[in-house]
Formats: sequence, C-alpha cells, structure tokens
Amino acid sequence: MITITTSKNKKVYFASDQHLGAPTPELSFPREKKFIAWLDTIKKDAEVIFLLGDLFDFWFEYKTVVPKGFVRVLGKLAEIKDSGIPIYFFVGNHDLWMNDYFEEELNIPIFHSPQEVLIDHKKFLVGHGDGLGPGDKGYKRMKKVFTFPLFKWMFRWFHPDLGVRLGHYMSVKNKLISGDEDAKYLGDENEWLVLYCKQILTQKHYDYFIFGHRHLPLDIKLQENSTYFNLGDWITYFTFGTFSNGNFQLTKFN
Ligand SMILES: [Mn+2]
Repeated sequence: MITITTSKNKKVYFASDQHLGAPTPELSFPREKKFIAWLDTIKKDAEVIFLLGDLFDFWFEYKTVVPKGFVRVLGKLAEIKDSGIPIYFFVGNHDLWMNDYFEEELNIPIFHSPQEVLIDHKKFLVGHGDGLGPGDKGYKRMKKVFTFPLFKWMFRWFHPDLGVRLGHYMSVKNKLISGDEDAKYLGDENEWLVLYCKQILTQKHYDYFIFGHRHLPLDIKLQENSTYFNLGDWITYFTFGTFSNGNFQLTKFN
C-alpha cells in the first residue's frame, strides 16, 4: 500500500489518457506541450503525482531501445521527480508493454494493476481501469494475448521500425484496443467500472475509486462516503484530479 500524508497547502494530483503520439506526432505535439504546461503549474504545490496510464498511444520497450519521441514530457517528468516530488505510473492498455525504462531512467515506479493508496487517512483504489468488472470480453481476450510472454517475445524480435509502426497502426485503427467506440456514458447500470466498484464495496470499503481509461470525466457517488471518479482525458477534456484538505475534485486545465 502507498501511504501519503500531505503537508500544509500541498496537493495530490491525478491525470491519465494523454495518448501522446496519436493520431500523428505532429498533431499530438500541442497536447504534449499543454500537458507539460500543466506539470509546470502543479509542480509548485504537488505532494505526489499519479499518472494513471495511456500516457503514450503506443509504447514498446526493447532490451536496448525505446520508441523515438516524447523527449519533452520525459524530461519534464525527470525534472519533477529529481526535484523530490514522487511520481507513480500505472500502465494503461496503450502502454502496458512498459518494462523497467521508467524505473531505471526516471526513478518512477510502474504498476501493472490497481493499488490501494492511503492519503490523509482516506482509502483510495487507484488504477488505469481497463479490463475490470464484467463484460468487455473482446478486450480481455486481446489483453491476454498481448501480455502472453511468448507473444511479447515474438513481437520483440520484429525489427523496431516494423514493430513500432505496426503497433502504432493498430493502436490508432483498432477500436477494440482504444475502447474509443464507447466514449459516451452508458448509465450506472452498464458502466462496468461502476459495477466493478460496487462489487468491491460489498467486500471492502474505499472512500475513493480513481480510474482513467473511459476518456470521460465522471463523478459518481456509489454510496455514502464512497465515490468513483474518472479522470477524463487529454484529448477532448484536459481534466485532472486533485486531492487536498480531505476532498477530491475534477478540474479542467486551461
Ligand atoms: Mn485511454
């Protein structure tokens, strides 16, 4: 469990789904600059920063090679981390092939599954949010293939110029991976992350569930003292979450 105690006037920040590199590096660049401007703003009072996945639209780490690009955001994360602000990264379905590059190069820990986080005695469950709850069967099947060691091993032996191009193509084209086809609210009864949270609550209490993946800013009260927030995205909404003084809120970055 990650335990955080905020100092006076400090905040814990959350953001997800920047999808840098999509649909093309050129079109992604203004969004990367906007995200960096946000990081520059929040570093002044950030106690901790949580990045909840899909920072990159496609990422694959070879043993000695990482995809070109993203130098500004990587440099900014290094600067912030080196200044003493902890950053935690949870992989999304678009960057689930992260290995040890963030840990070795940026000293930023990587998580592949939701984690319990205790902030000022409030209990959080934090993660990207893909593949949780009922349904989404096609995606779950695909994730099984993508995380299968033999598949990863085979993919790694494609030449990177081919592998990255293929990955990028699939990431932009394939709705099953991006989940973009359901970027509208399905209703409490059909939102599988809502169902997932409610299921968890029958066994264990959390004050907050914080996820990304849906590309929709959501604030859904599950029961007394328990709320599910979805962070939205950095394509359409440019939203982020803040926890301070015992309260969580979603804000749009301008
Ligand atoms: Mn996403």
